[in-house]
Amino acid sequence: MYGSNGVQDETDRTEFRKAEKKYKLYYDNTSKSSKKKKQPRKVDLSEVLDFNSILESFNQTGETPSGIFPLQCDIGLPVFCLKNRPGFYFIPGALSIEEQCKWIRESLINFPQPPNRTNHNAIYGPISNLFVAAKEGRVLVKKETAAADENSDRNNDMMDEIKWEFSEEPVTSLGGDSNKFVPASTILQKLRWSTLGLQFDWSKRNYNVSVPHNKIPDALGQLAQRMASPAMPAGEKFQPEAAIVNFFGLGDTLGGHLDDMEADWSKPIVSMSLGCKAIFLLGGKSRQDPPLAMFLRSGDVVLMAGEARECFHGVPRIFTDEQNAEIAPLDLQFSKEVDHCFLEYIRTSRININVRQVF
Ligand SMILES: O=C(O)CCC(=O)C(=O)O
Repeated sequence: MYGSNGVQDETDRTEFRKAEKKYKLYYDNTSKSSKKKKQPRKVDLSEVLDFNSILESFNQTGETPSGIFPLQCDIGLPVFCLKNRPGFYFIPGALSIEEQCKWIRESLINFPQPPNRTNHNAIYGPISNLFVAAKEGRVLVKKETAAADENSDRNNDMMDEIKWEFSEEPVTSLGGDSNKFVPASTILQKLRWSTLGLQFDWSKRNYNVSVPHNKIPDALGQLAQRMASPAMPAGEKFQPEAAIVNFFGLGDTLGGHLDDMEADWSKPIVSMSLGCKAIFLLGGKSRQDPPLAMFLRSGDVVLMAGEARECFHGVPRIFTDEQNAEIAPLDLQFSKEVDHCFLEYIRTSRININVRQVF
């Protein structure tokens, strides 16, 4: 998905690309001498589907806008489907505030822990306790022995040699060579993904079952199983085998892609949103099909199964400003002193956990 499945010479001419450009964060041009803060360019959001409003009016009137219909199912939550995108399910506000906080904590503390892999493995090797190290002001220090064989395994993305380690103590001034020291806070800011369960090899675009891995944590597996049920073939139970945790900061996007590496597309991908509000684009089977744009808020869950697995999708925008991020309930829930570090992170970030059945 981050790799090479996009058409190489794709240009702005596809409808998907046009929509990505429409919603992406751009700043208004300001002259260099201007002392004013850069302002995000205004974007017309009138065509973005808002399942919060759809749910609200459905609760009041029992009606839904044309093209959207409620699904009768027994998970005890409202589920909406789209007439022209069979296999796509939207469960607004599926996760309670307590659940959202729990999964934010897990995503930052436990999910990036080895043997789970992150985007940092290729450069730094496995890194333990990143979030705590960032909180404590530590730095990552290059191990002397790593220098000699620096180039030996660069091409093997799945090798797990320890090349860098955290300093024992917090470091206030780095002084020396920035090629040998990197603040943990910088590494945390640049955390983009972590993989749980069966590990995905981005370079080969497949699951590498020989790479050491832990099973998907039970609580996450059970949650995914419950959420997946509206999209499961009758009598079958979703088997959570792998998950990708995506971390988005200001200006980050996830380009249009297909999730097509799992063997059985009849099983849904269960995708949960945490933190700042985002725009999700759901296209068709061709990048030329005009995508539908919809808001994803903290606590929303989306399922993609069957035909929807063949639809291009992506995230062109997250909103980190107070008015649009819509994270006030998280703000309140994380208001205790001990949770300040989570609040600080999530105020300007979004986390997506998507759980998959691979076989
Ligand atoms: O961040 C999201 O909501 C979508 C993530 C996604 O499409 C993916 O990881 O394949």
